Amino acid sequence: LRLLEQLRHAVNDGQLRLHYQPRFDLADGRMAGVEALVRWAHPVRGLLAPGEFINVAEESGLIRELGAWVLEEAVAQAARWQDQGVDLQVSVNLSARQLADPGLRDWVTTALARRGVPASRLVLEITETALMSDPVTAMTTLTAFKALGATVAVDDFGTGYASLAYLRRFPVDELKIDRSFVAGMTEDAGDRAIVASCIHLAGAMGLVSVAEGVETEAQRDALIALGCDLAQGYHYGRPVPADELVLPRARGL
Ligand code: G
Ligand code: G
Ligand code: MN
Ligand code: NA
Repeated sequence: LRLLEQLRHAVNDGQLRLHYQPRFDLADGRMAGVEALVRWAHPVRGLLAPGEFINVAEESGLIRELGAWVLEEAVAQAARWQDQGVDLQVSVNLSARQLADPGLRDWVTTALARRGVPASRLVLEITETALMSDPVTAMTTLTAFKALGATVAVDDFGTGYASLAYLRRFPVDELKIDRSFVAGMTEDAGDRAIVASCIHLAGAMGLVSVAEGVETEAQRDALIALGCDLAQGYHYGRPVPADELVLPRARGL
């Protein structure tokens, strides 16, 4: 069977899973949220990472169904944590094609309403390249997300095609500094300068700065010294199923 047909089956047959990677507030050390990352529990090949199937989904249009499942599942999980008194934001990745889908805003609204989750719990991550593939639609959709009260993050910041002029015009709340810069920041002066500039830019524009791919204590300490807001990466934890996450203390306990 072709990969696309298998994937179509997988979406309808419950073979998709969400893993969650924690992110931490660098000021107080608290776990602030999680990023949902899709996996495919392939019956023969085992657990597949998105790199092996997201492109196929994107090119075929199956990303619509796949993305709807991810959104439903992530919001359902946010509702479970909410019921346990655990305060966590949940970030979901959106592709270019999802962003261009006129139905996206209604799915988001419906998923949140059905589970009773406030939009403030949801972060929508979009790469610069996805934003720029259809800037007019992106502007409409982001404006609608903003009106709902959701958070919009620019993913892999610094590696895509968005100009700073666009960054200023789009209603975004968060810059996720690409992990390639974080990886080099403690050895390479150029990478460190880029990370420092991104953090400064975010702060000056009133945006939250998030460092991706933080793997070492030295990187964490350098990010704290630069005033970065949030950090995510193997130093804090790998993406894992919800039941393997070490959760922050519940409210009121
Ligand atoms: O988990 P991993 O490092 O393999 O993720 C690789 C990429 O796949 C990430 O950059 C992420 O943006 C993308 N990705 C992960 N989950 C989703 C998802 O649910 N929807 C979309 N559109 N992309 C995802
Ligand atoms: O593009 P996006 O940022 O959404 O991708 C997240 C991807 O980055 C996930 O596939 C995740 O597995 C991977 N990732 C998360 N933390 C680290 C890290 O500390 N180091 C590396 N190399 N990859 C990471
Ligand atoms: Mn992401
Ligand atoms: Na990223």
